[in-house]
Amino acid sequence: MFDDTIAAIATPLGEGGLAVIRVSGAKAFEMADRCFRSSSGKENLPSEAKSHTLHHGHIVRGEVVVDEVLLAVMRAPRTYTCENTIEISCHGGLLPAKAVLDTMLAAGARMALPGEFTRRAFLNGRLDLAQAEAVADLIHARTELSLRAAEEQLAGKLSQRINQLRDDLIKTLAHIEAHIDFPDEDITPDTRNVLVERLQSGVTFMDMLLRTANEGQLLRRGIRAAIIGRPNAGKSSLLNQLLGRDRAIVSPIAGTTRDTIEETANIRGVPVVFIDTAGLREAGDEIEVEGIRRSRETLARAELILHVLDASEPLTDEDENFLQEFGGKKRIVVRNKIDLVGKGEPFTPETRVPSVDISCTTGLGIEALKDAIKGLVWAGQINAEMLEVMINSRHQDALNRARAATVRSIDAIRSDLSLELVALDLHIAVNAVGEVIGKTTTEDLLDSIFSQFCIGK
Ligand SMILES: Nc1nc2c(ncn2[C@@H]2O[C@H](COP(=O)(O)OP(=O)(O)OP(=O)(O)O)[C@@H](O)[C@H]2O)c(=O)[nH]1
Ligand SMILES: [Mg+2]
Repeated sequence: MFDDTIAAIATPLGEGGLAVIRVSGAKAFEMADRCFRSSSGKENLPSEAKSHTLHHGHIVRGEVVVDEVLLAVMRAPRTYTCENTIEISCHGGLLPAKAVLDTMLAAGARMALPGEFTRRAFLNGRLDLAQAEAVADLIHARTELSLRAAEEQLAGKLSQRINQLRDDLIKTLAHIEAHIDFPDEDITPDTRNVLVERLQSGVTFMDMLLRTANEGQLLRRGIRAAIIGRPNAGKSSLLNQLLGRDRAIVSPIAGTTRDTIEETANIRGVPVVFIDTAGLREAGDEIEVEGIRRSRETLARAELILHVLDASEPLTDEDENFLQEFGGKKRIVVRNKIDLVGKGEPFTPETRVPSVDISCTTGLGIEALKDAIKGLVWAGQINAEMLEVMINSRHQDALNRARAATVRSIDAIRSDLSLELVALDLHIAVNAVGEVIGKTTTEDLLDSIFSQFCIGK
């Protein structure tokens, strides 16, 4: 248990029915004894209470009553942090919660840093690093699928596989080191083959994990999709359709949208951030110039482009230019206002990129557009098995390094290089794989991971 005891408000800041203040560390019970008056009498001290019990009473500061609360006593090690933990449910609202927190700080607790409770859970061995990261994924999950992937990772599905991989590498490494220690025992060609085979299957396994990286990224941070096109094509109407509510102003006046508008929608399980932009054209005034500059900036950062055309009008040179300009990105041509195109009227299909016909007025084609978006960003089926492992970019980086080192060690064995060299590369591989679950870490790495958490988690 850490010597200093930390405290923080664990619920979102703002008005609500309840707020929870969490206190964790060696002195948590001692502090609670000083600040809590049980409604069942003075002699009822939290430090003497049974583990996992709930007590009604008041938080007091000297003789002053701060708030009426329910106080939970949880003894180490069966707690989130593996330390003695107190959770105080007080009245919701910033002021009561802050007053209770201040009372605990005055009693000697230290304000917790972002993610510090989870960091302690990791350092005390309750969670490994991949599981700790899953806690943040869970909190930030924006769709059902992201949530399920985070839950699988928190349950240790990824960690099990990483541990298995690491154990296999360590076994092979031990075998090789035994030969280094007894150089008289020659390593036979048969042994060599066995070693290569084992390492090869390790590489195959890493490749399998690495293939989940794109989907993992998608589910975690979603994809940015810019809605672009000429003024009045119906970009803002499309944003509203995709969100299912009237978010952006729609009007027949060309140049309605000046600023970029960002909103997240759940498209078939994938979180997509749609960005409505100012129509691209020769700008009329200073504000529009800035709007169009922002549109271009958005475009540069977007991973998917929805290029909206007005199907009731012929393609202009400008449309053609845009079609050429963004050739490098994933995109969908969205032919809007299909309701205005008369039956049998000739209509030039756009064959260079996938295209979908829609009408924002009638809602026609919107579901087909959602399918097209999902199909472009997520190849294949999303099945339960896939959700079990979805590595993030940190895991991807570590596994790439592990893979490269393992491949080098295979080459070294095959070309009969010294076993010391082989062992050196395998050490690098074992360490890199260990980084995923936090067997090998640095303070800097932990700082960068846990600083992305909220305070109180
Ligand atoms: N008939 C018909 N009209 C549409 C459709 N979609 C949009 N409109 C109309 O087209 C006009 C322009 O729509 P907006 O969504 O504001 O177009 P925009 O591309 O955002 O325009 P700017 O922000 O000015 O660049 C509005 O009058 C809409 O009602 C459609 O599918 N059919
Ligand atoms: Mg608009």
